[in-house]
Amino acid sequence: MSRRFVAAAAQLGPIERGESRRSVVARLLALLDEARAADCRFVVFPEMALTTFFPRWLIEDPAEVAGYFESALPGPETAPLFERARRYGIGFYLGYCERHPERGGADHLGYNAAILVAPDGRVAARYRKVHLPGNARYDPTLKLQHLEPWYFLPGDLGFPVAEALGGRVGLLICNDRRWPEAWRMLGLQGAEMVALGYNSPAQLPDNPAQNALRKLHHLLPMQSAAYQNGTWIVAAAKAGTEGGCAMMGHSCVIAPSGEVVALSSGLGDELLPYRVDLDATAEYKRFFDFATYRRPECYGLLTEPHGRSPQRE
Ligand code: ING
Repeated sequence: MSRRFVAAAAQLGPIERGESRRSVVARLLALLDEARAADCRFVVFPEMALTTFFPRWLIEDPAEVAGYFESALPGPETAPLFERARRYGIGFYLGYCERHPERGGADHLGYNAAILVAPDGRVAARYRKVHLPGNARYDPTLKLQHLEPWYFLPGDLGFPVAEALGGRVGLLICNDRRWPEAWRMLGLQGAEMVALGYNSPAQLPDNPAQNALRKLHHLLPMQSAAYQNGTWIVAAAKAGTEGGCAMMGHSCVIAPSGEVVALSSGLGDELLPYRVDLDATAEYKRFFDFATYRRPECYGLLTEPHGRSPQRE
């Protein structure tokens, strides 16, 4: 399989709380049609691409919370996406909420997850988000809640890298992109492309001094990670004003040089295609030749639980 192909971030505009799965899947199919017209072989959809980003609310109705989780993927409502992608020969990354088979109630119902499907329809990898940001309890002092540790169990599948698209493809989800350990775990497995979806507030009402830095703190860690691990990155936003909260766009493709080679400008449903060459990773992988230059004997602290955390002091 050729290692040159068109990959695209498929950014989504807001998904409101009442929008049906059927309506969301229709939007994903429209982006897939656009991807076919742009000759794409791989499309990256956002984190929680099937639902609104519900962890911004404490929802006590277990039926509503359960409605945000998939018991099976593909399932009856999502099957058309899998079928059409296979027919087009397009692989994809899709973020979704994965229901744990034995959990009930409103909390810890499952995982913030992503699936990687190869162009032939094979499920190449599954991932469950490791770095869950925010609080495990409603905090009345905050203007903006972020309750992922209340709704989700921490990911327990490690950091998968799959053979797909003629190379090695890794998966991360949103907040993972801010943690160098996550990227290194993929880099150590030879990842040449990393797919990532995100839901990131464009403004932080509880810390407005950060507002001017939001784009920098989105791109900076990914540009470093691409360069330090010699990998392409395709990152897709859920953007625009969703549930009254302004979410950032800036979906992007980042080259192994660390350069942002494609960047979305809008905040709605938008396909961002870019022609990649997986062989462009080689010169960076040679420079950062892990086997020759890394010194794991000096890195023990990285795997000791935990480094100093200001919250614990
Ligand atoms: N979103 C956020 C992110 O890392 C977050 C987490 C929480 C950001 C609070 C800012 C404030 O972009 C997800 N979905 O991980």
